[in-house]
This record gives sequence, C-alpha cells and structure tokens, in this order.
Amino acid sequence: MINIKENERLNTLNHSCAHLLAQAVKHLYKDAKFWVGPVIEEGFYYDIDLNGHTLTEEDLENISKEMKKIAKDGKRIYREELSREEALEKFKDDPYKIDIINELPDGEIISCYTQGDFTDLCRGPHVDSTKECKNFKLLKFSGSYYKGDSKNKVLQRIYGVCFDNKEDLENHLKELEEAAMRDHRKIGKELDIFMNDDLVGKGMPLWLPNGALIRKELENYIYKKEKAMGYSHVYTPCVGTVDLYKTSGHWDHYKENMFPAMKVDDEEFVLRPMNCPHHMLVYKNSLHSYRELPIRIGEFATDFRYEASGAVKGLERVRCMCQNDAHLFVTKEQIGSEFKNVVKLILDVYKDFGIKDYKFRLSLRDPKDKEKYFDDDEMWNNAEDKLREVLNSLGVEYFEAIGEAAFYGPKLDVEVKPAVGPEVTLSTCQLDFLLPKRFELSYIDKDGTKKTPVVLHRAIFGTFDRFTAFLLEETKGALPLWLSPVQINIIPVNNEYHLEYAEEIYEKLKDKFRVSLDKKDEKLSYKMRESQIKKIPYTLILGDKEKEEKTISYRKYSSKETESLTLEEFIKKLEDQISRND
Ligand code: TSB
Ligand code: ZN
Repeated sequence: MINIKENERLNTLNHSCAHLLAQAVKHLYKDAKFWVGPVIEEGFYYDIDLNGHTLTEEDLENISKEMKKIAKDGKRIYREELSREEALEKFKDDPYKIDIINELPDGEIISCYTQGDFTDLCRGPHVDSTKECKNFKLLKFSGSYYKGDSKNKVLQRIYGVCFDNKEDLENHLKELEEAAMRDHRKIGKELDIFMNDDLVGKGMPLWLPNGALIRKELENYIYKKEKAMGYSHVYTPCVGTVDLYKTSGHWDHYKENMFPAMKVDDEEFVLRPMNCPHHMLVYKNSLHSYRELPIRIGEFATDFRYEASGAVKGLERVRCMCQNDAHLFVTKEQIGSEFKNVVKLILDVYKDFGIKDYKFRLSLRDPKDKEKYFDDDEMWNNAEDKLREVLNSLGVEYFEAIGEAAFYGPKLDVEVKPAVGPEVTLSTCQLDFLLPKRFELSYIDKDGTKKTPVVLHRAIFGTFDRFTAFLLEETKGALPLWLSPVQINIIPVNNEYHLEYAEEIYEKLKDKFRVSLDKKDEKLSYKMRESQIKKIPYTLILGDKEKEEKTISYRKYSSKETESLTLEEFIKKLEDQISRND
C-alpha cells in the first residue's frame, strides 16, 4: 500500500486536504479550535477541540459534504509570512495555535495559509487551490489526547486520505477494504481464535480453544527445533521483586513500560516485562567452565508490559504476552557463530511458514555519540563486525540503522508489515555486554581465570501472540494443515442414510487428526459452505457411493474439485503433508 507521507506530491495534497477538513469543520462548528493536522503514512488527520462534542458517523458525513462544497468552489490557497507578534495577534483566539507559535524556536519563519474564509498556521507547502483536494475520503475518527498526554483534554481526531484522481482514490479504498478483511482481529473473531473482555482488561486477550491449539502446535514446533540446537528449557515465575529489576537495570531504564509494583508481606513484586533477569539467575545457579559454553536457556515465558491503551491491538500488541524467548551465554569468540545459528534458525522458520515479505534491520551504535552506549570500544567494534560478517556470509539482505542499538549492545530485528497499521518487529536477536556484568556472571576460562560471558537475547517468533496475529493475516485465516485447529470436517450427505458410515470414519480419523463431524440437519450445500467459511483444510463428503465402495470423497479448502480415495490413502496423504509442515 502506498506510503502517502513518503510520496512528495501526495504528501502536499494530503496536507492541503487536512486544511480543507479544518475549514469545513469551522463552517459547521463555529467554536472549533484546532491543534495539529499532519500527514501520516495512511493519509492525514486533524486533532480538533469541538468544545465537548463527540463526533458521530453522521457528523463525518456532513463534514465530508461541506468539504466537497468548498473544493468545488475552488478557492486559491495562498501563503503569507508573519512576524511572531503578527502570528500571535492573528491566532489570538486559538489557544492551541498560540501554544505552537510559542514553541517555535527564535528565527524560525512563521507562515500561514489562507483559502477563502479560513487561515491556518502552517509551514506548507500546499497545492494551489482547494479544487485539487476534491478526491478525498474521510476514513474514521477517534478521541486523542492533546499532546498525546492522558492527563490532558481529549480532542476529536478525524482521519482521511486524498488522491489526485477518482480512480486512484477508489483503488486505494479497495486496497484498504482488502486489508481490513485480512485484519487478524476480524479473522480471529470469525474463527474463534481469541477474545477480549473488559473485565479481564485491555490488551489481555483470552486464547479460545482454536487459538490454543494453534499456539500449542507453534510451541511444539519451535521446542523441537530449539532442543535439536542444544537449548535447555526452563519454567520461571512471571513476577520478580523490584530488587531483581533494580539489579538488571530495568527498574531505572524500562520502568515506564512496566506495571506498577505490588507489595506482598515484606516483598515488593512487579509483573515481569522481560525474562532476562530470571535466566541470568538460572545461569548463576551453578559454576561454569568455558567447555560448557554456549549455554542456551529457553522459555515460553509470559510477560506483562504497559502499552498505551490506544496502541494495543488484537494479538499483535498486547499487555500480556508470551515470548518464545532464550538467552544464550557465550564467550567473546563465540559471538559470531552463535549469532549465525540464530539467523539460520530465523531463516529456517520463515521458510517453513512461507514468510517472504520481511526486512532485516541491523541496529548499530552511533560511534560519534559514545555517551549513549556501554563503554567498551573493542567489544562494540568486534561484535558489530561479526554481525555484519555473518549476515553477509549468509547472503541475507539487511539495512543498517546507525544509532538505533540498545545501550548494552547491537541487535538484529526482523520487521514485517501487518494488514493494518505500521511495521512491527517479529524476531529479534540482541547482543548484551552489560547484563552479565550486572549479575556478576562468570565462567572459568582455559587459563583458569574468571571471565564474564556475553549474552544474546533472542526470540524467533517474537511472541506467540504477535506471530499468530501475523500468520492469520498472511494466510487470511486459511492456515496450513498442521496448524489448523480443525483439520478435517466430515459431512454425511444425508444424516438418515450416511451418518453411521460418517461416524465410522470419524472414529478412525480422530486419534490421528483434529476432526469434526457435522451432524446438523441442514442441506449439504449449507454445510459445505460453512466448512469453507471456517477455512477447514479438508471437507469429507460421505454419501451412497462412498459408503458402498468403502472410500471417502474430499474437497480441499477453496477448491471446487472433489477427489476420492481409500481411507488409508487419505490418511497417508495427510500425514505426509503434516510432516512437511504444509
Ligand atoms: C528477546 N529480553 C528480550 C528477549 O530476550 C526482549 O524482551 N526483547 S523485546 O523487547 O524485543 O521483545 C521480544 C519480542 O516480543 C519482540 O521482538 C516482539 O516481537 C514481541 N513483542 C514486544 N512487545 C510486544 C507486545 N506488546 N505485544 C506482542 N508482542 C510483543
Ligand atoms: Zn532478554
């Protein structure tokens, strides 16, 4: 989907359309006050104070009509430059604009743009006439805090998008519609994957039986891979004391992402936002020699993070999540080879899931800004070179983000694009020079001296939550056979004549696969459609012919063809397919 912000022409056009929106709002709501109306990837929005009025769909339609009227009239848009005093005078009735003017640095050119009876403070540039903005669509509205601060007043935010011609707009709206159809929140509801309830809390999804089956399969899948790679898995509590997080440094540097502490007897606990501290203690539980390294501690670990309520989104961004986490304890010399193993695992997993559209981002330190980073030049240079070397040797395409490394080390993230909204990180691998020091971890080296290991934090799926959200969108809910909550749906053509045979087949399949038997007294066509809507990979249709010949007929999801096989052949076919993670 086109990124409006990055397209110069569309950026200007959408910016002008935001002014058109403000003008229309001013016509309809005389005491409206305006905050900011920036261009974003998806188009534009404007934050408006409507003096206590909360917008409705009907309001949006009226605003849209008024915008059309103004655009048709086609007033010229012209620019004017002002002194600070003139600007303060011109916008004296607009407290939000006064605020913006006061925050502008000295010497900055202050400009405003006028179209007909409306003037807005703005840097520009703009298109020449409101006429150019006529191919727009107002998309949605929501509440938004002034300056994004929840202590401030709630403003009304209206979103829209604008194109140069009708055709482009229509194509874009079609794309948006298709994206909305792929949205995992919609699919998750339709396929009974997960639910939310305010009684449990925002960003705290409940995984329903279908979702739980998918998650269990994902756990089994990655557990098997990790085990083969020498990982040891642990279970640790999803709380820790404040002291634990003071030791790790999270209390000082990550507190705003954490739930507040709770007191129990004489201990003070936090819900953990990360599992690293627990795993550091697991490592520290025994003495280690260089011979044992790398040591790989894995866990499917539940974490809690404070995410802004406006940011939580289905399973993609939650406040309670389960990471496919591991911490790898390595010697300095092992950084390269262990990092390589992680990248290979990521590539391997993505191949299995058919994930092709992703970007590797290598976050490095900004060597000019050394204060921002853990102080060990040699360690940084050595590690960053190793990471690059590994990526190059694997022929992986990546981009470097200078200055984006964490304080404690460089990292590699994999970014993917959800159906709706900005890119998110799926897999991650982060080097850490600091945490092992903070926990005073050590191993005995070849020469008998005590050394500090380096830690690699890594999560291949990221979290089961986000990965499942992504998979649902990639597959549009039609998951591969091995992951489908229901793999086979059996439909007797006529309950009266064929149910007994259907039950017999069901009994033979149910221990090998996840099977449902549709006994409802409905028409065959209705039941077949239902099987399609639920995106079940195989639908068995059992009637006279199958009963007599002792065969089964099946239809694959989204296929129009019906095929027939003996039961044994069918079982073999599905077992083969599952073993290929297909
Ligand atoms: C990899 N300590 C490391 C760990 O050892 C860590 O926590 N890294 S993280 O902060 O990047 O989180 C790991 C992964 O969790 C991210 O890559 C992302 O895929 C996923 N994630 C992060 N926040 C959320 C969230 N709010 N909802 C769902 N998944 C999330
Ligand atoms: Zn970690």
